[in-house]
Amino acid sequence: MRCATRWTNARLATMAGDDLGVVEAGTIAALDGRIAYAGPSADAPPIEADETIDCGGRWITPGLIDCHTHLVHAGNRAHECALRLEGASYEAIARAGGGIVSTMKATRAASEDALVASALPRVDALIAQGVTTVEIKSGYGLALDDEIKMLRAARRIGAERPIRVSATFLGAHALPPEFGGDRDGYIDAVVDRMIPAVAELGLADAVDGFCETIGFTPAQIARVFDAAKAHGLPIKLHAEQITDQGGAALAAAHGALSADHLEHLDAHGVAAMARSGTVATLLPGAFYFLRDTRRPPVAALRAAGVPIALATDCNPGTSPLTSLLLAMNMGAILFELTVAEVLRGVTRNAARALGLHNAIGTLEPGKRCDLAIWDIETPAELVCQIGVNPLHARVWGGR
Ligand code: DI6
Ligand code: FE
Repeated sequence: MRCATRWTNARLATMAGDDLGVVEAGTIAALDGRIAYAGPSADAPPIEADETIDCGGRWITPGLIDCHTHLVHAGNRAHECALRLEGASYEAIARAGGGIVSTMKATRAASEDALVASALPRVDALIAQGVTTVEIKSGYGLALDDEIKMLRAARRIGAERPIRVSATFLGAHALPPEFGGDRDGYIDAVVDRMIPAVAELGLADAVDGFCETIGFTPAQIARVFDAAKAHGLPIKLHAEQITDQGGAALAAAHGALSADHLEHLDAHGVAAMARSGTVATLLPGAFYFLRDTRRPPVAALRAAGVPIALATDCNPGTSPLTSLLLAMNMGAILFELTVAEVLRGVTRNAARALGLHNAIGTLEPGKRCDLAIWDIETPAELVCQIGVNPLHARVWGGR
């Protein structure tokens, strides 16, 4: 077998099959950016490599995937956090012009260049932790031109950095003030104008919404899903974060890739997700930052065989978090996920939450050669330490 690069003397967590798919004394060979071989060195076919890298016994995992972020946005809301620390309520802050609307105003005022420039440090922080694919949502423009500007900024990040960007249109995130409380009227605009335009421009890989008392009703979200599907776009949903609206069951009935947050998910929602194979994306950063006390029903999800993913939810209001490693630790400590569940949640299951499970997320022949090489003795070190970054090297598309 001829290959461009071969990594030898490595321990592999292939994330294929059950558990971690551990291979001691492993080799990976890459050709044309894809994995040509991943497995025991002893079983490898004769390999003729242009370059061989001795990993010195280090561990290799698939490149990490952050499958839920809002990292393109302008401004920050640290002052709102400070006000809350002094006793102000979220509602009072929102009434005083804070909340999502304050980020909307800052994002509308920013140029596409400025959005890219302010997002790049957040992307670079993820890259430094071995992230090779990131999902980025719109949803702070809330008007066609500003949503397009956000999605263009997301696409540009994928061109300016060695990272794969999956862009999600989240027009149904919040009601912009100019609609004067007319939620159905805004959904008309999302369905009739925004989704067709974004699809036509090829700017979105999926469509998302916020199903919540402060967001949109299941009936409004169903209209968004129908429009997305009519334009050939897969769907996902922010569901059951603050209240139980039956959003996850709705998303599952529409064949959604994922339902995200899920603190208030009930047994009916779990069963619906299990039937449809919808991924449960858990976001412990938002749970932590909001000082939430209600945890997502992890035991029920596990028992039902619902695939679980973990992500940062990087956003200025409820999860100003640009460390996937910290989100992994929080998933374990706050949500009681096992090490294997956490690692699946940022590799294989995160790929599935993006509809990319045939391309990335495991170390298997034919997948893209996106690798994270770690200076660790056991995979548990990736989950059970705080503020430590043991990344030794990162490989994106074989390089
Ligand atoms: N759920 C959240 O937690 C964020 N968006 C969402 O749908 C909040 C975003 C913000 O406050 O800016
Ligand atoms: Fe979110």
